[in-house]
Order: sequence, then C-alpha cells, then structure tokens
Amino acid sequence: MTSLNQIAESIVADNKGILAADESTPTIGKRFAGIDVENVEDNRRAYREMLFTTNGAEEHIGGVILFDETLRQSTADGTRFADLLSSNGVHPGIKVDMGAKPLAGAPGETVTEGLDGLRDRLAEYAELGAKFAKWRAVITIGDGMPSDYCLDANAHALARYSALCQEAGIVPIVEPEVLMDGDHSLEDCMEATRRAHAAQFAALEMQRVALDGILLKPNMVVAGQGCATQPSHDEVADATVALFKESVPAEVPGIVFLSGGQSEEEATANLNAMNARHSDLPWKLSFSYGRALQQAALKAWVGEDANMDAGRAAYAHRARMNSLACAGTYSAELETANA
Ligand code: 5MM
Repeated sequence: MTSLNQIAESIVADNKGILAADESTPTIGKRFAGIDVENVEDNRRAYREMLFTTNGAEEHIGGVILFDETLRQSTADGTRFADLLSSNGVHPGIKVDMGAKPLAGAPGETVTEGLDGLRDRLAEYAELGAKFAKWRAVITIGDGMPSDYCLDANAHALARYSALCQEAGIVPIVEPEVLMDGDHSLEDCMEATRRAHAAQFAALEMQRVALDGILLKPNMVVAGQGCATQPSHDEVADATVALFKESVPAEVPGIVFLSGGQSEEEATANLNAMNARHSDLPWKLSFSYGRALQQAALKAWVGEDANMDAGRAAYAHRARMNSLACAGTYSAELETANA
C-alpha cells in the first residue's frame, strides 16, 4: 500500500499543486450567479467535467479536491470522475468538513463541524477512490479575535479529523485559514497566523498525527483587504517564509497555499516570490487554489458547451502559471505571452 508520505509527496512533486474544486452547493451557486448559470446538478457536473478533461493540466496538478456530490459523479460518457483523474495520475481528494458554524460563547467566531460519523464517511470515501481529504477552519481577525478559545477549538477538531484520516489511509489537508477580510495590517496577520500554527501543531502532536503524512493549507501572510498599506509580493513572500520557518515543522512535506480572495495573478506572483527568493526550505511551497485557478475558466465558459475549450485553455494556463511559480520562474509577461 502507498504510504501517506508517498501520497503527500507525489501531490506536490515536480512543481505540481492542487485544484480546490470542492465548492459546496451554495458556494458554487455564488460562482455560477456571477456568470448567470443556474445552480443545478447537471451544470455543476458539466463544469467539473470541463476542468477534469483539460489536456495537460495533469502536468501541473497533482490532486483535485472534490465535493461529496462530485466524487459520486461521472463524465457524460459514464467515466467516474475519480477514475478519470486517477488514470491521468491526479489524486482525487474529498472535502469532509460540514462547514464553519458559530462558536458558542464567542460572538463573531466559528468552529468547523463534521466529526460525528467521520470514521464511517472516510471508509466510504476511500472505497470511492479518495486519496486525500480537506477540512477548513475559518479564523477571523478583529477586536479581541482570534481568541485562544477559537484557535484551540478549531485546532482540536482539525487534529481529530487528521488522526481519523490517517487511520483510514487518507492524507489530511490541514487548513487553518486566517481570513483576509478587514483592515488589519500584515503584522496583525502574521501574529494571528503564528498563534494559529502554534495551536495547530500542538494539537496535531497531542493527537499523534504523523506530520510527514499531512499537507498544510494555510493563508499567506498578507494585509487585510481593507488595509490602506498593501505589501509588495516580495514583502508577502518574505514575511510568510520567515514565519513558516519558525512555525511549521520540517517533517511536513508540503505547504499548499489557499488564495483566499487574492486575484489570480496576485496569488501566482506571491507564490513565485516565495520560491524565487528562498531556497533550501524543508517543505515544498505550492498551491491549492480555488478561486485563483478557476475565475478565468468560469468567465470563458459561462455555461455554454461551445465555450468548453476556451474554459479548458484558461484553466490550463492558470495551472501552468502556478506551476512556474512553484519553481520560482514565473513572470507577469508570461500571462500574455502564453495566453
Ligand atoms: C473551493 O472552495 C472551497 C469550499 O468552500 P465552501 O466549503 O465554503 O463551499 C474552499 O474551502 C477552498 O478550498 C479554500 O477556501 C481555498 O479556496 P480559495 O478560493 O481561497 O483559494
């Protein structure tokens, strides 16, 4: 049997990253609303089929995170999506959390739910072909936030999920997301992320999770979207790498960033700056982008069969740009040179 470490390593090998296509039904509904597409099962299926049948994406994408519905779906000609991805050397993954819910006694903060029955759900997901899983905690910066209570409650749940995944032979992606919402500074984000990582790795150790068999999916260290002073790509890269050298143990094979509301090119440029400016890091620095891999593809598709190839071309381009960012060889000129 392939070890957890081998699966995790292979997802981020050769400058590859992850496509986060695990939007829940309400979230994909928001994306479809932006292009005036109805949020019904066959449109969701057709859109995901467009992405998963993109030739060449497998050179840059080592894993795709799916939503429960998508893991059970097939192409129009009857090939299960999980089988299609696996046959191209792309690991199918599954989002297993049940969403962030209000944290009792902590107004404005959330805890992610989904632990009840998780062992049985993971066994079924493994049968369906999932090789890795994802659970996202949502952490807000604000007045008195994040509280230690919120950080500990989420870290505990993420660690319990991780231990159950590893028991089932599934690599857990650990995603403690400090949101970009707000007018906080880069330093505020750095401090909140530092505290989130400290709570997270303490909980993972306590719950006997093998760190060489996880992937970390964190936020970059950035300023809030409403902050008047926005850092450069180099400043984001240096702050992120400096913090992570202190906060992320060397055993973790890969760090796959979320994009969190950054534009597509911004997310690529920030990742590129990290890899271009920093070498000899103990872990791979890669991507697990949702919006930053899909915006252009959605806009090119707009729900029309005739635009499928344009949608595929947009997604393939974004995947390639981010793969170059993993190597630190991306530049903004390549956006138009290769469009
Ligand atoms: C793709 O969106 C994921 C699912 O979101 P919901 O559970 O809210 O439907 C989301 O977890 C995503 O994987 C991460 O936030 C990273 O995506 P971005 O768009 O921030 O790169």
